[in-house]
Amino acid sequence: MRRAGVFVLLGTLAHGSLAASKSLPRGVGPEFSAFYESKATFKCIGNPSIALKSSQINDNSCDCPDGSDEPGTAACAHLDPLSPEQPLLGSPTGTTNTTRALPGFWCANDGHIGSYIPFMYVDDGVCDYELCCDGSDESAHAGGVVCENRCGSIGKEWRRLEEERRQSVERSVKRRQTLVKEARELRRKVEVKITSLKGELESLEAKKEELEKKFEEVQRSERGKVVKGEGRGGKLGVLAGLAKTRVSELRDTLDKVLDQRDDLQDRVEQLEGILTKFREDYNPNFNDEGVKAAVKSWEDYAASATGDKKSELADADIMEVLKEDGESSGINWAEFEEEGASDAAVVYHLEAYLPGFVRDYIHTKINVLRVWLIENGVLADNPDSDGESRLVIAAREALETAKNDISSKTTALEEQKGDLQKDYGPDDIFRAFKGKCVSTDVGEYEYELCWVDKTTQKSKKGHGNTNMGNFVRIDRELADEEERADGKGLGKGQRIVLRYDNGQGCWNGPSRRTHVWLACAETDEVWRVSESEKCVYKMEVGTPAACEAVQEPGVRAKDEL
Ligand code: MAN
Repeated sequence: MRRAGVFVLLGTLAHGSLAASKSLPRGVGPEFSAFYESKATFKCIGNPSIALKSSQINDNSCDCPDGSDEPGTAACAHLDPLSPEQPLLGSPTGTTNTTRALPGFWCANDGHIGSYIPFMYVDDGVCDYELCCDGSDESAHAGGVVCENRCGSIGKEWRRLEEERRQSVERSVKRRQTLVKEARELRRKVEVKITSLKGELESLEAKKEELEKKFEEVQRSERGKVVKGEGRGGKLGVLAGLAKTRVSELRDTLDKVLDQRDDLQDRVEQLEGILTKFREDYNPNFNDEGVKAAVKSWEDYAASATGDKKSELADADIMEVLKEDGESSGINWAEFEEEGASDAAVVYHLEAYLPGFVRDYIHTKINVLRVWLIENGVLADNPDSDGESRLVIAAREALETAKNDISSKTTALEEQKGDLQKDYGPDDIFRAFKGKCVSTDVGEYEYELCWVDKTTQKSKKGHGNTNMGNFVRIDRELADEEERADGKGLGKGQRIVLRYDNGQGCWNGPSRRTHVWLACAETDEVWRVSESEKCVYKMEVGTPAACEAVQEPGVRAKDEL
């Protein structure tokens, strides 16, 4: 039995319906029957000027230049444009370089599918059941070989396989339809995301504008509170520190003076006691002028000292002044010493000691004046963020947050828009393959295809992974391969080819790249991986995504001959 060759042409109509009429000469296919119907003469198909007797048909002698007089023998098998040229009498070109009129020997194959087989297979002593299941290619002349008709069983098995294939194709097409739906839904989601991002951006822009205005307003009003500072704390901070020290020194001194006063008061009281006793105990009859004058002076002193008491400071008042400064007494210095307190804040705190109506009036007037001075370059603004009030900081942060939000949302929007523009193949189908991978083991590697992402060569010996290319585009290329019995092959025709470039650099060579050829199959499967050229890989992959225009099973076009 011979394997199916490229010269085989399967019938174009359903099996049985094209069976050649019994009156036709052996080997004539149905589409050429009209040329052989006349009983009297036969005109060569390609050269009608050459008329032969009907007995010359299939007489094993090649009389027509196009071989049409020998449809059922191998006599004209040598006529082939592919054969080396040989001188040939009667040939229009004078050589074998001629075109044959008939595609081959017609096997009617009743019960299966009629087909043409190459003339050289006719009567060669081999039953070519794969091509000619009815055995009509052997007429028992060559070596007495008789080929039985096996079309019944072969046809039945063929139809079973074809039915299986048809059902598989049907499932593949349905699977593809599901994938197309998934892809459509994913596209819709991207569109929805774009719409919502656009909306979010619009309101964020409006918010940004509002926050910009607010920030400017706050900056403007807060400027009034900003006093040109000299680092942390500023001049007023320093002044407050000095004042606190000075007040503390004065308080200490007052305390000491108070102690001295008390001492002196004690001594005065002792002296007054002595003099009082002296005045009471002295003898006035003892006419001593010096003693009398001293007593008189003491009596004047005692009378005047009582009147001065009014101007004396109350001890309670002094004690109040001597109390330590704190939250509830004296000055609360802590308020002026706050970490990071600016001059503006100090001024603000000082204002708090003024009566309400005066404070507001002064505050407004001073603010307006300060802003005017700053804006006219008379007073320096404080460029140091340390000098910013919490209000300005908060307004700035809110504005920056809005700006950052806008920036990240704009990036996301651009990404989504770019994704929508990307080529995901026919019907956008590979959109449904995002994030999916398939792999196969070949030798020491596992080869992985992550669809619209990358291809990877994974060492099974623990040598790590190698990037074989990143997805770049979708192309189409013509495949020209024999059909495989298991159907896991590219076959013939236009195929989708996914390109993956710029993978890991090849030692002493360019970056690795992969061409992923796709053919229709029920499930995603990497069939084969080859490295035709160093670091240039070819993956043959079956997938329902490639089941675009599926051919009717068992039918082949004439130009495939
Ligand atoms: C590794 C593999 C091979 C490749 C060589 C190139 O062994 O990635 O596929 O051919 O490197 O040096």
